Amino acid sequence: MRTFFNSLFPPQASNLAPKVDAIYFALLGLCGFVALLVCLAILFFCVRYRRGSGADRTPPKWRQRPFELAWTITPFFIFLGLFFWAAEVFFGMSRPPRNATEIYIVGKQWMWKIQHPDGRREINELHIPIGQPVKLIMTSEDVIHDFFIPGFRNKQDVVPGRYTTEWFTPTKAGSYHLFCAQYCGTNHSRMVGNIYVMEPAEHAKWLAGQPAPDSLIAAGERAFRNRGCSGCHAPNAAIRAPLLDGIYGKQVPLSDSSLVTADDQYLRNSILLPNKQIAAGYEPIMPTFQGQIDEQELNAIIAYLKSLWEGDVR
Ligand code: HEC
Ligand SMILES: [Cu+2]
Repeated sequence: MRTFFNSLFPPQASNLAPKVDAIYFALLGLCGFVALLVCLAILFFCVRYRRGSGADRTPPKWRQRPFELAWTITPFFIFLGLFFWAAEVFFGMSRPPRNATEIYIVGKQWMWKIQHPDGRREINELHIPIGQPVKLIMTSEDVIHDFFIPGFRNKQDVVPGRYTTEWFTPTKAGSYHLFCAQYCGTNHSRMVGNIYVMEPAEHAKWLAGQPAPDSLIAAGERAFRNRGCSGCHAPNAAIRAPLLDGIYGKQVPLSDSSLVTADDQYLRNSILLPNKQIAAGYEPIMPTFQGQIDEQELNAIIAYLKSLWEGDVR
């Protein structure tokens, strides 16, 4: 029985899994209970009021309004309760903790390209230590994909042209299936992989066995020079362009006198679609890098821009 259940149901391997399962089973139980009640009532009435039975069919004399109010209001509050319960879990799932490790994911027909903050790359595999929260920052090179780890109970579309995130804290060591959960073409069903959750010591050993990586920030800094960004954005540049130190998370005034938060999406648009949002007080002379910089290089540049604090010397 236990193995049968396990084969139907993925393991609970993240902090989110027990919460999602609790809602799932509560809904299942509630719906099952109501369905059972209705079925029993049908059976009972079928027999009691069958043709030819001598059951009393005169309208009841007791007042029906309180009865109807009760069966309307009770489910209303039950459903409202379910709503707030699920909303609470959902909000938790969409707010990664600040200390989460940021891992970049690029989906592509038909593989997952994964990059750690220290620059290590993996394909269709992700090795992470147990107990450390992980935030995935995801985008796609082509069509819509979806990063789904059943054992962690979270699932998020991966959309070209923008960043989506999901987070989790792995709580159980082991290997867990990764699926693409959005039909994305011929080999969609092969767009799968494994998440390896390891004990910290084991993870450290695994890390030591990997080739020394070039950190994402260092790669971003190099790209920032090689692509000529620093030619305009450095403090001593001849061209007037905004300094990018400490830009991440700031409120940036735009030329249409609106304010926008400089998040991943804003930085991405600034690089690929520079004329979409112009920083206030500057000429729209930045060239677009659309089609020249691929998603992974873009991730590196954004990681680099995020690493710059106010007053950094470049
Ligand atoms: C020809 C000079 C030039 C080059 C090259 C250039 N930029 Fe810019 N950039 C600008 C100017 C001018 C602005 C302000 C006007 C605007 O928002 O388009 C700007 C705006 C930005 C912004 C938004 C800043 C803000 O305060 O809102 C970001 C981010 C940015 N650039 C990043 C880059 C990156 C990364 C590269 C290299 C891949 C790059 N730029 C290359 C001139 C340049
Ligand atoms: Cu896919």
